[in-house]
Amino acid sequence: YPVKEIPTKPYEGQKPGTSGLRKRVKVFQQENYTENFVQAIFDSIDAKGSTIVIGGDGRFFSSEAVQIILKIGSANGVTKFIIGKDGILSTPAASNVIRKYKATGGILLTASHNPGGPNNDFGIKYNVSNGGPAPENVTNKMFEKTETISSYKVIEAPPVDLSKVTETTYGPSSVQIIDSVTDYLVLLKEIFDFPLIKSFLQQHKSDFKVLFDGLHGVTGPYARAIIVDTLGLGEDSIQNCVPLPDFGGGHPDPNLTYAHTLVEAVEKNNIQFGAASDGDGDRNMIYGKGAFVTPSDSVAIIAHWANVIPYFKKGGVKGLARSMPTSKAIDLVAKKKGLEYFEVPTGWKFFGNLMDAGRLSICGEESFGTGSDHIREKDGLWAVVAWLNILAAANANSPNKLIGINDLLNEFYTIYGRSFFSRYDYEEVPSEGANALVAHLNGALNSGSLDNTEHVSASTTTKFTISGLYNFEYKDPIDQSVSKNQGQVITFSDGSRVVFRLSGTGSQGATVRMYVERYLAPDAPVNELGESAAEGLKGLIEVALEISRLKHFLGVDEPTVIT
Ligand code: VG1
Ligand code: CO
Repeated sequence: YPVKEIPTKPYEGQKPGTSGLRKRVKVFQQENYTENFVQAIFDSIDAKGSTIVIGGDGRFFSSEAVQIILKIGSANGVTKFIIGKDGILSTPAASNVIRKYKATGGILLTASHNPGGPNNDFGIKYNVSNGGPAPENVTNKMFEKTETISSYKVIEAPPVDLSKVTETTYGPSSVQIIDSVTDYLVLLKEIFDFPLIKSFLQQHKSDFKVLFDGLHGVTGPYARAIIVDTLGLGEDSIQNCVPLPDFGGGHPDPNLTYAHTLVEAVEKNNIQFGAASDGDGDRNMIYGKGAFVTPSDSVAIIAHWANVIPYFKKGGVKGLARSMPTSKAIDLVAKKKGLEYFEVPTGWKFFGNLMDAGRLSICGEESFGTGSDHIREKDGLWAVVAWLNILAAANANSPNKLIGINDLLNEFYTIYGRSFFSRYDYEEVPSEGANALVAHLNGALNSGSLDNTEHVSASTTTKFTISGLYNFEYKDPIDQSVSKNQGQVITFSDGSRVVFRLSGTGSQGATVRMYVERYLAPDAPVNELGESAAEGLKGLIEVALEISRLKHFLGVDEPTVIT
């Protein structure tokens, strides 16, 4: 099989965002578009003699992309490919496979929670040898390569049949097709107390029902292996667990807006513990009857209860972390437990260095991402099983009263207080408007015009005084690399906070995110601590919209998503 050199021309805009390159499928289908980016990946790593993992969420265009990677990778000197059967590996499973088989890296074919199908999104992401998303110095290098590319290399061997777990070859490279689920299941069984969870769930089949919704994303087979095959629950404990290339036409994002199939079933069938994951399996939502766990609380509660999880009981908890817009609930746990804690920019890639240095065990993002140093990606099913493990342990000490999600939330608020949190997304708005909003806030930042100003909410009459306005910047404590302009933060004298950020995962136009957080101390009136987030944040949201003049700049009245 000779190596052929195919001439090509650069495409504009092949810049990986928060988590890889995400574009419409039609964009990837343009002549040489995918080939250029794949060649740029191999130009940015040590491809000669490498072992490369390939897998993804199985969305439309995945099979074509796998064969393109084989052609180009083999021509660039990849010695071995490890591929999930049918090209399927959830993002956390891929991270685990990269680590377990000591691969050079992995190419993940996913656009996560973005819709799939011929008219929707596809994505390509490169993960490095620690199993985590490539850091910015690597993704910048890829982008530079895409700007100057003039040819790519291929070997034209017959396509590999991905449907059987087997060992084969592609030209000079060896190929191992692995079962998509096995290694991941082994990993989770090492982490959690499955016997405890199983006996709890078996005892409470009628008063503690479980429902997992795969939203037709990649987690279906993983959830079946865990919930049905391992924990022994019935078929009715999983739904939408057949992965589909277009996710059944849905938007596979586990939040109250897009995971409505879960929300409806939980309410209708009186499900005490519901959960959902996104297209590629790294996000999670925990939602029981009348009980919604905001992700910022979820990670803090897991950290608070870490000692009931065998993995942490054995290895200890080294440190905690959150992305900047995520509420500070987890900081409070760290302070109480005397642990080191970190605030990093949005995107899981920023947690990896801290984990590799042994300074971070549990971390999360407000965007329904929760995880630990067992791998280097956030992990949806890990979070689901963590919650089950915690509930099983809490109930083991409560023989007379069944403890549910709300009991854990309320107990947490009485110990630490409550951080009300919500995010407003304005999706696919005109870029000019988004940029004008950013410029407006930067103007106030530079002139100091908003400093110490007082703002009164018209409906709640609460007063908020601005105590600071800054652009978030992060210096990685391990490699000292600096990431600038990671979001604009407005702080208030009562400890409240509003953050504005532009999304880096969209595929069209701009998406503006507004994050609001307000803290109530544990000694606040019980009825206030128990308010819904919408009630607790009403005044602050009004003030945030007024200060930013967001509606004026974006030309829209309502957000597309509220979390
Ligand atoms: C969003 C989230 C971020 C998350 C990222 C990838 O990024 O805000 O917290 O890490 O998606 O998640 P952005 O730049 O659009 O705000 V996933 O499940 O899409 O890989
Ligand atoms: Co995802």
